[in-house]
Amino acid sequence: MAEVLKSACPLNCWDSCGLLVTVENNKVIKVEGDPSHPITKGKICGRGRMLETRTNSPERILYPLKKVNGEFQQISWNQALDEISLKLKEIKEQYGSTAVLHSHDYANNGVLKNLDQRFFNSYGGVTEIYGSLCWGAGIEAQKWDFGDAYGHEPEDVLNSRNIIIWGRNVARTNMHFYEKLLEAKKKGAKIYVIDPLYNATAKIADEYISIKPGMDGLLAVGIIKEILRLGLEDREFISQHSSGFEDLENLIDTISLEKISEMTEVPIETIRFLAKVFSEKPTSTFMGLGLQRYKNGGNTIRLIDALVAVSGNIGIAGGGANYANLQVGQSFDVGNLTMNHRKTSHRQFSIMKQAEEVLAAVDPEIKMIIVTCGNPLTQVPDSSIVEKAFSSVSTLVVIDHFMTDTAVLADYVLPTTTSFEEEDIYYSSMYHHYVNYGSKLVSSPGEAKSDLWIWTQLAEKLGFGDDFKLSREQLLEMSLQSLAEKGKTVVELKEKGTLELPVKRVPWEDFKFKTASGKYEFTSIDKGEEGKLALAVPEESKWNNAELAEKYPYNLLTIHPLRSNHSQNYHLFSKAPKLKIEVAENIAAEKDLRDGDKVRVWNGRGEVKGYLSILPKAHPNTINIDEGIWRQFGGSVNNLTSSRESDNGLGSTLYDCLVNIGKVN
Ligand SMILES: Nc1nc2c(c(=O)[nH]1)N[C@H]1C(S)=C(S)[C@@H](COP(=O)(O)OP(=O)(O)OC[C@H]3O[C@@H](n4cnc5c(=O)[nH]c(N)nc54)[C@H](O)[C@@H]3O)O[C@H]1N2
Ligand SMILES: Nc1nc2c(c(=O)[nH]1)N[C@H]1C(S)=C(S)[C@@H](COP(=O)(O)OP(=O)(O)OC[C@H]3O[C@@H](n4cnc5c(=O)[nH]c(N)nc54)[C@H](O)[C@@H]3O)O[C@H]1N2
Ligand code: SF4
Ligand SMILES: [Mo]
Repeated sequence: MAEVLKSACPLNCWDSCGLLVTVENNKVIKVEGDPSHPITKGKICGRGRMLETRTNSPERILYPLKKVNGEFQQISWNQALDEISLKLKEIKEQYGSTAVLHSHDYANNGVLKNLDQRFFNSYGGVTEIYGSLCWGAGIEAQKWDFGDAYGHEPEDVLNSRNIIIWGRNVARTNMHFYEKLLEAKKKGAKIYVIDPLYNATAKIADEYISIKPGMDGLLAVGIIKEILRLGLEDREFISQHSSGFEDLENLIDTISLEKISEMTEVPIETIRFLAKVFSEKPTSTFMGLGLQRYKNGGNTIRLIDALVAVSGNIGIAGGGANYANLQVGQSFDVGNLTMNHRKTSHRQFSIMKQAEEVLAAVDPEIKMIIVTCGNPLTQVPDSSIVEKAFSSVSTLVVIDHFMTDTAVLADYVLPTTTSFEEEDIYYSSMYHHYVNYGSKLVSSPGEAKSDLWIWTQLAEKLGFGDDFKLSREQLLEMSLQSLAEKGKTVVELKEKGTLELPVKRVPWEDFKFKTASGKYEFTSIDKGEEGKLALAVPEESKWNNAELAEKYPYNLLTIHPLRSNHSQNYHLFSKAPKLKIEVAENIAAEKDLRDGDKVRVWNGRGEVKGYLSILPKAHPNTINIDEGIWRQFGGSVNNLTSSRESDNGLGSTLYDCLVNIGKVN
């Protein structure tokens, strides 16, 4: 008989939805939203629904595979684990444990997914990756300004008079916030969308502001300039709760509104108008992550923070510089799970430049790469170098559900369970502050085993099995230890399916910031000269590289796909996807291109071919290709992107990318 059971979406997404899963005869039949979830209220997206297809897909890897003479062969778990553990042992003895690279991303929000780190720490410490392709520049930026990156609770947007959606593709990537926007609009709030693409959220906006990619920091400077000219700034906040305001004043004096308008390609009247909007408090600002994937990304977020601060919208209900909500992740004791104290050796590579670093590594060279919860060949910038690096090491181990482009390169592919095949708890530090529970609903197909099982077996073979002699129950309790002191227990979480975390609903309400000075810092005191705000522009722009801009005149964005979470869903579509190249109207006119034309987009790093689609109202000279596409469907846009790091070193510059385009005959 069919049963409907509570579960949770594990995908790396803003929304962290509660699910209801129909199970019959040990098989997942259907995935729907859980109406009792306090935030997601029964609505989910297609990616969530596709977790059913993902779990039942005939393309799942069912057995451990080993590449022999270029062909994958099925082997037993015993053989796979014996051979991998022997290699790990020999590498550690001969070269040291940092000759192993752990390459990962965050494809699964489960808490017990952190146990890969426990394994590598117990092993002695491997080469780890730092920084984030996703949101690194902006997180670091908010740490400089506020001391941390905290967001308002979802309900608070209903207190806003004005809502600024700044580079977030809400309707596509953050659907429950979209619902909230509709609710706020009904209550009378005005919505403004600032984005180079006229996306689905722009359609519900009171005004859409089209901007040249990467120029948002300058736009913020223009708005601040106008606020100060009109005397609309919050003097009390500036004098009592901030430091470094003089530096900002000096900075804005170095550029005119006319120049800002020319560079951002936003009309002066619009800049003036936005100054009024920010001053009619409360105005909430919701930044997206696309906004900061530029060389100047950290500075961009800091200038927008500064605008929110100057206009007096910090620490008030209905306001905020909302970017992420790290309060959520900080509620867990992940440190207990990862056992950092067990590591004796240490080396770090930047996630953006992991491939270059692998190729350049000496003392020790990288002898083995283990990939978990990531698909670097598709998702990491500058694919040709990624391919070279990941093919160069003597042993590549990939743990995944499917034969991804990265897995194809592997020496060993180990099949893992999907979230419905193991128990875990899930949260995201992006939007709301509820943690969800997912129990094991069905058994895994073939010989697929959980990541945790794999680490436990390897640990046993390597002689530190005791570190893994803990039940899931014990591990989950460990992660919730400090919450248990506040009366939030695993028992309650299991019973209800979701728990509200005790976080601040309106962060910085007390104006006590986590910076060195305890104030909001327009200039980050800890960072010296670098801590000052700047009028920075993208690296790949006519201002920084005129020659490059001449050769490659168009800005390439590579935003997140509607129907896939990154590379996770394309192969599950009922009809094979076609690579779509979306271009602004002026490009189609200049190059005489029509919808459906086969075109090629290229730059010095590589090329991608696909079919043209004219994107109405897109900012002039802008192209978009959705990210995540597998080689068999046309190939990743990361063939074109740069592995450069953002200004503060912790973010990617995936959208800071110039290209050219032409018809394929
Ligand atoms: N459907 C779907 N949803 C997802 C994901 C997915 O893969 N698919 N991924 C999840 C993850 S991991 C993340 S990080 C989030 C990301 O969520 P978002 O931040 O919403 O999405 P991105 O695709 O990173 O950013 C895209 C938006 O930024 C705009 N943008 C790009 N450059 C600029 C700029 O210079 N200025 C301005 N103002 N806007 C700019 C784009 O036009 C687009 O509207 O989405 C999550 N949700
Ligand atoms: N050009 C360009 N590149 C981008 C982006 C962009 O906007 N443009 N966005 C960036 C962003 S925001 C992000 S977050 C990254 C995401 O990058 P990734 O996290 O690498 O991408 P995904 O496709 O979500 O997942 C990677 C793999 O993890 C596997 N996986 C899923 N669950 C599990 C599990 O439980 N265990 C194991 N072992 N594997 C699992 C999936 O099958 C998938 O093959 O991509 C970045 N790359
Ligand atoms: S992908 Fe995001 S919106 Fe879709 S079901 Fe999962 S958490 Fe919800
Ligand atoms: Mo992301």
